[in-house]
Amino acid sequence: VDLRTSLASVQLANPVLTASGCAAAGKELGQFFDVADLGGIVTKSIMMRPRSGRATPRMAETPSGMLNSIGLQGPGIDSFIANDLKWLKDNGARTVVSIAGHNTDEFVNLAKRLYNQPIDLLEVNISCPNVESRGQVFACDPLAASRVISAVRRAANPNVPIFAKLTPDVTDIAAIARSVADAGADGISLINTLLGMVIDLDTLRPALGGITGGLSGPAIRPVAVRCVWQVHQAVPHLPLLGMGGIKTGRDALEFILAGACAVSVGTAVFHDPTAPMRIIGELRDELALRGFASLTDAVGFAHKSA
Ligand code: RRO
Repeated sequence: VDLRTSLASVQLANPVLTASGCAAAGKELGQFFDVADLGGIVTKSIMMRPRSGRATPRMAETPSGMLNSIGLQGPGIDSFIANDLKWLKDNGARTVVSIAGHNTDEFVNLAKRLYNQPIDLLEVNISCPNVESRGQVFACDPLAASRVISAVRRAANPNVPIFAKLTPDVTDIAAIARSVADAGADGISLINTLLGMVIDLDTLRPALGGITGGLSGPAIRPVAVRCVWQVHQAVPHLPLLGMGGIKTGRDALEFILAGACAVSVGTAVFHDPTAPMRIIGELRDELALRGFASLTDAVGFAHKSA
């Protein structure tokens, strides 16, 4: 089975990437496999300045998924370029850099800072659920979302595609997708975590320091598949990077059939760092079993009338 795929103009050897936030900049996973063998690494959202993030505890596990209220902890763009990006390039990884800002100017400055850097794609994270004010979740509002995306599209290197990362916490994901596509997004990443919370029955208080957090893992997979389906239906030619609770090749195939060109593996790496590599092989087998000669033949297949 030919697993090659593409995200806009970026050609990938296979369709399995890491998900932003779950593998930092790939170095830890590099202990388990060669990061160049993945479709790509999507880095933890980076901001202009170093940040320590929100109060701890900031991870909570439930039987169906994990919650986080990390709050954009990270080294800041300068250290990221000098250390993380250098490591990724030295190790031959296809690199998707996720950026996050408090406002449009910060997104623009990050895009400018990355203009001449060796990156393959920019993921513009307009959907972090753990910013100080939920009002800053740009992806909840079509106008706010399109303002950020059009400004980043103008500021970024024109040879680097930009993907908008959207939140499932909206009533009409297709409307947000159309809006960012019109604003110049070359593709869309679906989905960020779903807002949730856990109460600790010993302390009788919220389990997370940030009170609410983003739910990831198996619980959100059907939500994510639904979002990929709806956006593919609304904007069929827009490349989609699908994610949300993928831990097997079968899970990945669901996203592909719904319309994703590639998938990201996030929460699953916490229990099994080799999950992304295993999923490449499993996906190949699942495609072969169903008679697909290539991955691209399967993209959006579920939309075809029988
Ligand atoms: O850092 C975080 O708290 C975080 C981010 Br930026 C995001 O986009 N999604 C998430 O679940 N956590």
